[in-house]
Amino acid sequence: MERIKKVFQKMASEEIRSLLITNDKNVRYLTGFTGEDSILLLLKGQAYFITDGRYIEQAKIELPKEVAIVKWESGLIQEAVARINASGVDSVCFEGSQMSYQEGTAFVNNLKISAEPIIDFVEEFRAVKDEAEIKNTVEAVKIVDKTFMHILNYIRPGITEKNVAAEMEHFMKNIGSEGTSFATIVASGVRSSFPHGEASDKVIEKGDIITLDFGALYKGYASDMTRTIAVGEVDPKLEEIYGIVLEAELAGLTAIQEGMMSKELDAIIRKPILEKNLNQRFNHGAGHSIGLDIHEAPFISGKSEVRFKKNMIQTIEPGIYLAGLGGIRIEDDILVQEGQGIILTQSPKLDLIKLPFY
Ligand SMILES: [Mn+2]
Repeated sequence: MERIKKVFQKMASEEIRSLLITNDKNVRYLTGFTGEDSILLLLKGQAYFITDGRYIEQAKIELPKEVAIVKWESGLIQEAVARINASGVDSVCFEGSQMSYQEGTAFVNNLKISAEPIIDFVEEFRAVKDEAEIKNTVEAVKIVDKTFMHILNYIRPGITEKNVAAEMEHFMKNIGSEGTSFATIVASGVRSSFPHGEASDKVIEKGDIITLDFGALYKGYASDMTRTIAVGEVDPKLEEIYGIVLEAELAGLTAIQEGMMSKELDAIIRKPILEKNLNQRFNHGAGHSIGLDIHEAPFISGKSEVRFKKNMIQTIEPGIYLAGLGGIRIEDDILVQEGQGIILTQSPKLDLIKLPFY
């Protein structure tokens, strides 16, 4: 209930008397509810959890007792609208980036008062993790570390990228993952130059470089790690860029700390790549936060003036991609601290791992 109380406090300070929360991760964060198709209405100091018949019993077990559990009569959004209309408040805030067109029109057309979109109202609280959230993330990280060591013994020439992804996902589930935090990336050979090459039917061959980017979920919390490995000997150019990417990644992991601005960190990570004139080949963000979502704010960006806070969990993930040859990316998860952060992912990376095939 602490989290809902904090939202009520923020509402009071901004003179908001009613707020409709429709983002399922925000609903989970505030109530502990792990199901779907449910919304949270914060109205004049009371929290109403609105759901359907499938989730009533589950909600009674998972939710704080102060939250009123409501089974909707004529529709999920309609139930919230009816309560808002009857409450006497003169305006309502809603999550502007969440409703479908259909839900949005049902909401606005039936409301008798004005509606105002808000962005990142609850997400702001989610950025800094509490002890339980850190613990869950650490568990999700342990799963990816174990999976990486397992898959090194499984990968061999002749199997497909999909075989590798399936084995990784099966293994992760068997050791406690609720699923994958995103579609597993296994990109081998020239496909490794696609930063987000989802596993395909391509057969893995001797001399391939392979990017493995994958994540587990533990109690709703995501981990996210990338390692690039080689099947036997690879093009020396790829070994060279492995070293540059590693230098960039280590620079980021060493530098990130409480109070640092996102764009400062972005420049530190990009510097070794820029110095080799390969900045055009690093064509994505340098990292992001993880939590109930796989990509959360703050993002590491050359434009962002957001400052990192203690107990944010960030990924750092530079990459260099050479079309027609291959790509390298290395990604770890780090818990931000006042000084040096705590690197959560432990899988080896200091040398390019070459699987021994002769
Ligand atoms: Mn990532």
